[in-house]
Amino acid sequence: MNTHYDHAAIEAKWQRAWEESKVFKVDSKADSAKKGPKFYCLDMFPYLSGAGLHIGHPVGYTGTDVYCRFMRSKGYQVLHPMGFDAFGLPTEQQAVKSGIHPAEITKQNEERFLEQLKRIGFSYDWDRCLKTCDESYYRWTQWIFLKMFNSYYDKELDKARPIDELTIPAQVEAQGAVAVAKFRDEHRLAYQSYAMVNYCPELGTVLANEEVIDGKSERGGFDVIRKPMKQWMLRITAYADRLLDDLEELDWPEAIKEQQRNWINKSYGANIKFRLEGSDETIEVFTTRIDTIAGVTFLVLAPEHPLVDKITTSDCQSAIGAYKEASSAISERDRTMDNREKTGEFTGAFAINPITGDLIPVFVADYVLSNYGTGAVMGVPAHDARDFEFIKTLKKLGHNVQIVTAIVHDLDAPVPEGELLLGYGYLRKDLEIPVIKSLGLLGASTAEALEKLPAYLETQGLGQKVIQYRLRDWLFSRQRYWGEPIPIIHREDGITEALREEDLPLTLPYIEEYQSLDGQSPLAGANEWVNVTCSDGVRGKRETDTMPQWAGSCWYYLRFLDPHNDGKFVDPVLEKEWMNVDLYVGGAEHAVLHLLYSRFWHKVLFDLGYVSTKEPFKKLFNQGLLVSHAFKNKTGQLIPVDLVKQDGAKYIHTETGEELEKIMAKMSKSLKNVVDPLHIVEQYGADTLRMYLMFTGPLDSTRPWDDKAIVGVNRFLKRLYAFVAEDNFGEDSDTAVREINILVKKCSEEYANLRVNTSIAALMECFNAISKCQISKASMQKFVQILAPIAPHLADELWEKLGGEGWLVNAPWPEFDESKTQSLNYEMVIQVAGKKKGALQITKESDDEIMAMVSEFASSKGYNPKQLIPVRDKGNNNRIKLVNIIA
Ligand code: ANZ
Repeated sequence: MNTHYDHAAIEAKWQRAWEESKVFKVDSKADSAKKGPKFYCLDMFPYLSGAGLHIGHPVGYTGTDVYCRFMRSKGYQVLHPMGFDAFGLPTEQQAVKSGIHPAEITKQNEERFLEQLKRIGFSYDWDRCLKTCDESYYRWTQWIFLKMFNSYYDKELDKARPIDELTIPAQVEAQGAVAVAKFRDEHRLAYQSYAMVNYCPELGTVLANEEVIDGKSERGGFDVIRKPMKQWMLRITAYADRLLDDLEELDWPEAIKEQQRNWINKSYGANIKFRLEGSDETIEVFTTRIDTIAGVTFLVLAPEHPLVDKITTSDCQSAIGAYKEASSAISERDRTMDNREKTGEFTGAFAINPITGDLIPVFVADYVLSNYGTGAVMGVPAHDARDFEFIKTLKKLGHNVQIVTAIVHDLDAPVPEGELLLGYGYLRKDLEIPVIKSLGLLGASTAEALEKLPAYLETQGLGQKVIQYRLRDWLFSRQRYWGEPIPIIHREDGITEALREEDLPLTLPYIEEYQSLDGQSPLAGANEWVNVTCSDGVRGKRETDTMPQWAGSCWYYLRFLDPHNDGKFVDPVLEKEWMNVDLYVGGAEHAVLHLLYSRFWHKVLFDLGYVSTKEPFKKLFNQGLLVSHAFKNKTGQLIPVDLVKQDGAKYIHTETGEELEKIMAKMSKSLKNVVDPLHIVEQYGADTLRMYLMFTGPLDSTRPWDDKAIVGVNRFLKRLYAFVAEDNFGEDSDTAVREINILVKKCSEEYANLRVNTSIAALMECFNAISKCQISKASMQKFVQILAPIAPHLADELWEKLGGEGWLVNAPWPEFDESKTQSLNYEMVIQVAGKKKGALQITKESDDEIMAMVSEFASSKGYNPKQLIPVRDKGNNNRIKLVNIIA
């Protein structure tokens, strides 16, 4: 009999069988009538990059696949779809480099991804596969955009409503149609506005803040400058509170929720007006710490603040002008870096502190951002770290600005002077400020002052409490080719017209030059496509910006429910039956952007009545990173593995000769420490890869790549195959009964909690025990069922060999008998001629092993055993409780 484990043949056989029989297909309409609860499990779909599937992808994908196969056996109707994120910059850049059209590149990449995914044996319903760049898909992405364009946010009802229902104020109405149109445009959820943007000349496009790192584009590392441009924006800020509040209901990792909270960053504070000396002008600042107002020694305006030019005195104008110009080249992220030396210039103007009456200088500095709060701050060097840093710079520039302590931590201790004192505390008792005295705030707590001071200033018309969010509206335009066209026409008469829904999709025209020029999308050159005549004969131009890569992934989980529907983006019946996504698994790097954007879109669709749930993803799980050896130089720069040679115990850079440090880093193409999943599949098989990826640690932990462990896992599967192929099955021994019951019990629990690594350990342990004793085919079938979620090809093969009926994945999950799950651990007595002579501790040993241990005991003690007589305990699984040695 052939006991050789031919993984290639087995895997090809079962992948073909699954594909032909469509065993994982979920026919939603028919299935909804079927019994069995529904379970929707979603993977974060991959971007169709030229690099193919990264070894990190199958970590999460195997995790969900194990879970889905388990849930199917538990009787659930499991929806487990897969598709591809396909529009976006990486493919376009590949196209620019290679001269091959992005659509063609996408097709090639898709073939590669499909091959890789199919060869790992995932149980996807492939009939639902979609790509975000398919016309039949992006038609609905455009449709959702139109829904946003045609809606506004009703603050009173706290929801989005159709723009036709927006109340037009009488004075606007009186100004005529153009004014009304403009008023509507200003209220839409998708609107145009001039915004200071991160513009990357090299890439020819605007980038979101998150796509800019240290002043360079995340992709390519090109310089990024700031400039004002007219852009499409999505009004995500209208949803800030709901995005915050609804986080509470989600079963998501706390760290991700916290990142979303920080991203939205809701601050309670006050806007305070400072009058300018000798002028009617006021500067309004936003502060969260008005309790520190007695310590304000200067004001700072952002360089872009509209008052800068107005208030700057003539002798300061040239310095301020140069400063403004210089700061426009610095990205927002750099401007707000804590460790960056602060810069700034004096405007020549002075303002009056509304509480103390002090005269204070006004500066311009770029650590103050124009798009947060009011774009102006009150400088409190004694209590704000940034202000404290800034006055060091001011000193160097020759401005002598004081540090005035306003708050102390201990009212009875001497007041520290000239120091930075962070955090809440008490207002100094010795402040000689009449307003503070009369409000009874001397020695009062921060909390009390935060209440009383804004209330007082409000009576003076100089302030009010406000709530601020760090969250900005979503900059939605990209001056790129490879994205969803925005279905808008700019008419010659100045009206912005949206396409009618029935005219969608607005297809992306085929062009040959996708290098964008001077901030314009490459589409601007597609004259035939751009120039149109509207239904009323007015000429116009199509919008040539496209949507960002994030758009398509905002709603793909909905389309998976009904991917071939031509009439609706999703059938509402199916949406009700399947939503929410029960389990969403992906990398923690998507903590804010994708997960925030899709929550936002979902809420808009909810408000407009197109989906039935407030949130898309009930439970989120982040798979851990795979790390591997990498090398780092003295400055912390990571060096690709192929530029490193080993010299004794040292690692040397082959080009520079410098000594490098060996570290663990995320497996990535740029470090050249990645592994192609298909190489492992070819060498050891998909089941080995799957089991290995699940074995090295809990699903959410960071794990080092370990070649030795792959070999170990493979050896286990080989032994298992050989054991079943030998076909030595009979009656179950007690050990077999016990071990199988323990295995079923343990793994049922572990799988249900996504703990796959411990399930594998249990399988290995169980196999060690049962392979040494007698076991029946029925028990071995149970073992194979427990193995199946992890190593499904081998499991199907063994199931067939063992005479299992029907598809293994549809066989009900095995039951266990609690009374047969007690692990052995007892003292077994040894007698010689009826007298106790010793004892042995028995844990896992089979009967044969126990008898061998007794023989060994006997010979070590010098007995000459003629016969060994085991005595069994009937009430206790018939185990051997005693052995009598007849010497
Ligand atoms: C005075 C003060 C004293 C402040 C103190 C803090 C501590 P969060 O909490 O993140 O909302 N700020 C206001 N607008 C700003 C802008 N456009 N650019 C940069 N910084 C700005 O931060 C609010 C605080 O950040 C505000 O409170 C203001 O400094 C600063 F002991 O005012 B604070």
